[in-house]
Amino acid sequence: MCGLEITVEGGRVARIRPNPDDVWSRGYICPKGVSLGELHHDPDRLRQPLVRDGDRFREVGWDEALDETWRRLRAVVDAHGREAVTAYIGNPTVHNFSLSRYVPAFIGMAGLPVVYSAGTVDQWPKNLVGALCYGGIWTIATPDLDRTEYLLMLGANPHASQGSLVAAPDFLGRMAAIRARGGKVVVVDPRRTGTAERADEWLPIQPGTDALFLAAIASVLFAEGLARPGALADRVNGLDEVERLLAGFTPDAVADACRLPADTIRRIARELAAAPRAAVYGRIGTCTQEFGTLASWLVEVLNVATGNLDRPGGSMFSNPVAWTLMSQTPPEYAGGFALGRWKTRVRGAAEVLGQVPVSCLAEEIDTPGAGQLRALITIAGNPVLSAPDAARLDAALPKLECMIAVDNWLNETTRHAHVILPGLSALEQPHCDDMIWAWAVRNAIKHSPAIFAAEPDASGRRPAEWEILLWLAGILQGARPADTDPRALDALFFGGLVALFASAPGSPIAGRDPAAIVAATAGVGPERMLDFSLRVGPWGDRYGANPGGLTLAELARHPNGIDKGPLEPRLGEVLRTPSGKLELAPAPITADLARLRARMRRDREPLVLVSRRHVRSNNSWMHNAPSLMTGKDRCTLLVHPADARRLGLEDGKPARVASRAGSVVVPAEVSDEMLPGVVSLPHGWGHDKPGASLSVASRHAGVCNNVLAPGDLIDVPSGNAVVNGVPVEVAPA
Ligand SMILES: Nc1nc2c(c(=O)[nH]1)N[C@H]1C(S)=C(S)[C@@H](COP(=O)(O)OP(=O)(O)OC[C@H]3O[C@@H](n4cnc5c(=O)[nH]c(N)nc54)[C@H](O)[C@@H]3O)O[C@H]1N2
Ligand SMILES: Nc1nc2c(c(=O)[nH]1)N[C@H]1C(S)=C(S)[C@@H](COP(=O)(O)OP(=O)(O)OC[C@H]3O[C@@H](n4cnc5c(=O)[nH]c(N)nc54)[C@H](O)[C@@H]3O)O[C@H]1N2
Ligand SMILES: [Mo]
Repeated sequence: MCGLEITVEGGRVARIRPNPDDVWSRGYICPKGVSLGELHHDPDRLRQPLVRDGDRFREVGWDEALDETWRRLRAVVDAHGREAVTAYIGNPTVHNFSLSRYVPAFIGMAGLPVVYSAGTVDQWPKNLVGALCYGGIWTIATPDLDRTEYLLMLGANPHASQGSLVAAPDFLGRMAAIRARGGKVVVVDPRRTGTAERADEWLPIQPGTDALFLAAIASVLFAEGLARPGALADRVNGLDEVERLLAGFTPDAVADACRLPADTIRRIARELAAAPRAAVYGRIGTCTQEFGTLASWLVEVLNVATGNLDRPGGSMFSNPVAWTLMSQTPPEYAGGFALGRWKTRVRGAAEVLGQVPVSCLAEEIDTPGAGQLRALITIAGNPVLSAPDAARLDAALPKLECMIAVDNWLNETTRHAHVILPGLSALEQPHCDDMIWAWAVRNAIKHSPAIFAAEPDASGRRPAEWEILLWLAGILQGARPADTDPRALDALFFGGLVALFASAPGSPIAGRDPAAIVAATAGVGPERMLDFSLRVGPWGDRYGANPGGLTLAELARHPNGIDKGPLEPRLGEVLRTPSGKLELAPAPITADLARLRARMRRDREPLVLVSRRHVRSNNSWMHNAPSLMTGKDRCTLLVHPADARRLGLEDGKPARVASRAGSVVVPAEVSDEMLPGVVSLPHGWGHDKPGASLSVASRHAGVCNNVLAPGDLIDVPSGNAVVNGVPVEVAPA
């Protein structure tokens, strides 16, 4: 999303600099953006499809790759039905121009009963809270960083990540600005991160106990008469019930479990209530833990109880300039959100918003019997490193009769595929972010053209990912790739979408002739989707109804982007609950409070593991970019000096970390940045697998922390994985 200035010399990227004129990022950039050139030129990046030949892969043309895909997928579907096929959707889907707009099309057209995604090792609790409280799976509020006077941030480290469900260039600069205008930043994290170091206050919390901490803050607000929802009072159902349910979670009751003094919790509650504008923001550390849903819900409770939801300087809803398909709630939920509509075959995990924990994937593959999974399509995902119980999945994938990977590298996961279908590099296609603008601190947008032309195969083909996905959907529906024109399928899909819009009362093109709208929309594939979504978006030209409004052609005239200003209150627009109110006490969430109450009385595990990220890295897949891999080893076990002494660990010496799921050996890094009793490993490492082709990453292999994450550890209401707060034992190796 940050504006780049890319200099090309002799057909190669010579330099990537931040664009000082970009209206959104204003000359800010992080190392991920600088690496786009290296990723593009990476000799290991796949430019041609690969087909398995025994233990090796062979580069083939697109016709052969698609025929092989047809042969293998059809064999499974014909013998076992589409129930034996699934897909795994990975994280780059939300950042890739083509995938972000066509994965929803693929899911809609492929007819697969179950699809897995990285979402259940990430933000599923946020989705559940969005659905039940606001009526939209992707209705997630953004802290209004630029106007807040008090930021209470839990389980997020923008010093490494640059944000997540809040998009803000130069996050740390914005934090410094809060402090410069007399505001306060409080960071809650078991590790004294670079973010915590730049905050006014760091609260080292015991992993997995954020819900107790937040509930105690709420109980103080209610008990001391500090809950002042103000204008929100009329729009919220259940505030009294929340007050009643949280009464027992006093600071004194939770202090031991959280390892935070009761007085500190009381003080934070009073500060939060006294701040003229405050925002509570919780991210991955509060989601991928034992009480992910309750913690995410309590973030909303505090923003509502202090009157900070939907007001400047509080927690607000961005208004994306382009409408996005991916963030729409599927029509099957028109009648409300029924949960647990079906259960998984092997462990009986309940479906939540159409998904089950990604850790179920391995057992659904390796457990024989009716309904066993026999084919998997991965789309921009590396679950062998990113999913819990990673070793079991790594062992299960070779049992598949068919595995197809839509991926640009031969890595830990795709080495198990029968066919790998590579997409274009980021510089070979236009770009306009899709989903993440929904959590941006300003209503902005930008489009960038492709820089390089992709090299075709011998028959002149080099499809983009949206075409690959449509071929795959066609194959699953019984259409031979040779007889399938992705553009015709696209026309079908796009025409259907426009017709749906035109027939929806209140839509920006309600009652208009769909054929005329289709004809007036420029381009094909994602470009056409983008033109459409801009034009039906809040600033769009609405196909003539709003003359001078935005179109793709107009956006393209602004290479530095378009900024429609700061966030504005819009709760009324986003609420989609049956009651039309914000439901603050949904039963599927409050029912989990019994489990939280029991947590207060539980003995503390002597040692637990949490995850971390690094600024020069991106999950598992940027470790093949040489400039990101210089400097000292980053895949280390951070351990507090007191723990190191007690366990006999030495800085730089190998430690064996073991959980009930598995064990790894990794160098210890002794540092007082950890809360004693908590150790930290980065995620996305373990590049030592035979058969992968990552020449740089394999020289900095590291270990996979998900070998240690038991697959059955989940946040109960959402089914999200617990990868933070995993009990471990550590000893010198
Ligand atoms: N222990 C632990 N586990 C975690 C986390 C954690 O904090 N701790 N974090 C979780 C989170 S938040 C996430 S989002 C997941 C990520 O989980 P995944 O999405 O499974 O993993 P990534 O590492 O993002 O893998 C991206 C894959 O996409 C491929 N790829 C990259 N660019 C492109 C492209 O343009 N097109 C295509 N087709 N493929 C591309 C890469 O080669 C790689 O295979 O991991 C989760 N797992
Ligand atoms: N450079 C870089 N940027 C990235 C990524 C990357 O890998 N590298 N990944 C991207 C992705 S997919 C995502 S989802 C975002 C994530 O962005 P963030 O949510 O900012 O994630 P992290 O940087 O992992 O920070 C999570 C913090 O939670 C803390 N934590 C662990 N357990 C607990 C707990 O129980 N309670 C509390 N309060 N804290 C806890 C950890 O110590 C860590 O400091 O980053 C994105 N941006
Ligand atoms: Mo993520």
